[in-house]
Amino acid sequence: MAFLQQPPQLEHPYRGDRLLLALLDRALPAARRELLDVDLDALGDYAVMAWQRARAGTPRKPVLTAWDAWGRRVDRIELTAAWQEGPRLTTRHAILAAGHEAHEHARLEEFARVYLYHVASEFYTCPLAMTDGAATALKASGNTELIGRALPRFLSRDPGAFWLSGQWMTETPGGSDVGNTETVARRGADGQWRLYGRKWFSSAVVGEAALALARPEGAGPGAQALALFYVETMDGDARRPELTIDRLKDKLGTHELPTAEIHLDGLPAWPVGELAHGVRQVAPMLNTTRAWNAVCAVASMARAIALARDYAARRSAFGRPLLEQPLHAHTLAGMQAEFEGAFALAFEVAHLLGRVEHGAAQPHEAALLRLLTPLAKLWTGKLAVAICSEALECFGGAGYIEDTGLPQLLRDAQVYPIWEGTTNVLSLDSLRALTGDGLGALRAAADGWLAGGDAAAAQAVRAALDAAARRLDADGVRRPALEAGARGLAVTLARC
Ligand code: MFK
Ligand code: FAD
Repeated sequence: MAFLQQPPQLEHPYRGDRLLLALLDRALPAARRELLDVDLDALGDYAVMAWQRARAGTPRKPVLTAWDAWGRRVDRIELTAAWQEGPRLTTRHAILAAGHEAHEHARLEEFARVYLYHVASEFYTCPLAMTDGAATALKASGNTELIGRALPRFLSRDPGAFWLSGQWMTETPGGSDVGNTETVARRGADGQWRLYGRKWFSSAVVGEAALALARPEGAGPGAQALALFYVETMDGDARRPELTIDRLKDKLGTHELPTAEIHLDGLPAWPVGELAHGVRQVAPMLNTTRAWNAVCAVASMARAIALARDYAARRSAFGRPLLEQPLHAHTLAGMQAEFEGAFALAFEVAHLLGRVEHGAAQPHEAALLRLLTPLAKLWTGKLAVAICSEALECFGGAGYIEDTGLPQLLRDAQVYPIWEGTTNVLSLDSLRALTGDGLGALRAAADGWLAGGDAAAAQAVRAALDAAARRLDADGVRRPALEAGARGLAVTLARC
């Protein structure tokens, strides 16, 4: 019998994750820690089952049926099994509800769940992130009518009542620069606002609601004149006729996620707040989904490294397992070290978010959160691509073969740096946060983190912060130079 290679096995992502276990043991009061165990254990079980199920079957993509046999417009989307299981898992394990409980650990407990669920969910976490972001933005708006209508759905623990929300921002003339938005909001004689236009990327097209940017009719150009609207997409069991799905995007990765181009032709809409400054109003949503992006990028890294590490014990070359080849072991150790830094940064954001939202934060921590959110998103996004690429190489040729399930990791990771603000856009956003009180907040936090720790590391971090301060001072009047260096500065601070 010819040699047969043993494939990689996935260790239980919760019970086997030393980093996550240590974080939760350290950060949570014992009673809360214990309560969390059941959900995390179950989500880890689900991840193992989903990995095995995907190896046994053929990969699938969602399918759009625009018309029925008799010519009726139906825009029906057939989803993968993991997507069909999404509402049940989300509500049973309170993935979104946990993040909105009234205590300072709520976000950490939510993001621990997200971290374990993400890869197995087949990017069902994308609309979950947007739903969480919509709940957060509606709360920040203080619009009691919309809060009362939507939040019991978005945060429901009942799969029958649960709704997903989309985030309709990007249009053909611009995704980074949403000031180019062409969608118009018109108010009819009946007082009802309605949206007319085209949204170019809609990732939760199966969702029941969305927050959308649109320009009220007669308002001026630019981003400041945009308003933020809440919409619902369904009329009972049928999609509203004022919303049509033009097509599903044919994407590099995230194949199971139905991302659509849509047309709005009079879809009823409700203003979230004042009829201008929609970007300011949607910012809490952006910051929430960016935190999700960071945690999900870290989850992809964890999966890639776990499989590469397992394989290194099963695959031999030159007379011993790869794990015993010093250079291969060193390669894995380097990946692990980068991953641990990214994990710490992403979960620091999760922890801070809960503290700030529940009034438990120290004075500098709100500014710190504002700065660390874009830094965490941009750095973990880039690192996920690099680590997934390196992990594929750890499998040699097998890493390039579709039905090992490995290429999907790399294809999917490439989305993290693009959506929710590209690396450059977030570098500029972090510049905005730094030139506020971000740098001072980072200094205050670094003093706390580094107290009593490794002196050389402390010196390196302080030197980087001093260099950042000099750069901001020296280049303050030369905006082009400051912007050109923004990515370098952001990456340095994120790695620090
Ligand atoms: C599985 C993983 C989970 C993740 C799921 C993700 C699903 C993916 C779905 C998407 O991709 S949705 C589309 C996401 N789109 C973006 O992220 C847009 C990227 N572009 C930017 O972020 C631009 O910087 C921005 C649109 C914000 C620029 O617009 P403007 O109008 O030129 O912004 P400006 O003037 O800088 O800011 C307007 C106001 O918003 C200012 O406040 P004031 O009006 O009070 O002065 C800003 O301070 C505020 N603002 C902007 N960004 C903010 C913010 N405030 C807080 N946090 C922020 N991040
Ligand atoms: P552009 O804005 O045209 O950017 C092109 C390049 O220019 C980028 O490299 C960018 O970094 C760079 N750039 C732009 N401005 C600057 C600047 N000032 N300085 C330096 N560099 C700059 N959007 C939604 O609204 N809802 C969704 O549900 C959604 N889902 C998505 C799902 C997927 C799978 C993908 C890939 C995208 C999705 N998007 C969604 C869209 C996404 O948010 C945008 O593609 C993204 O924000 C970038 O916008 P753009 O494509 O218009 O690129």
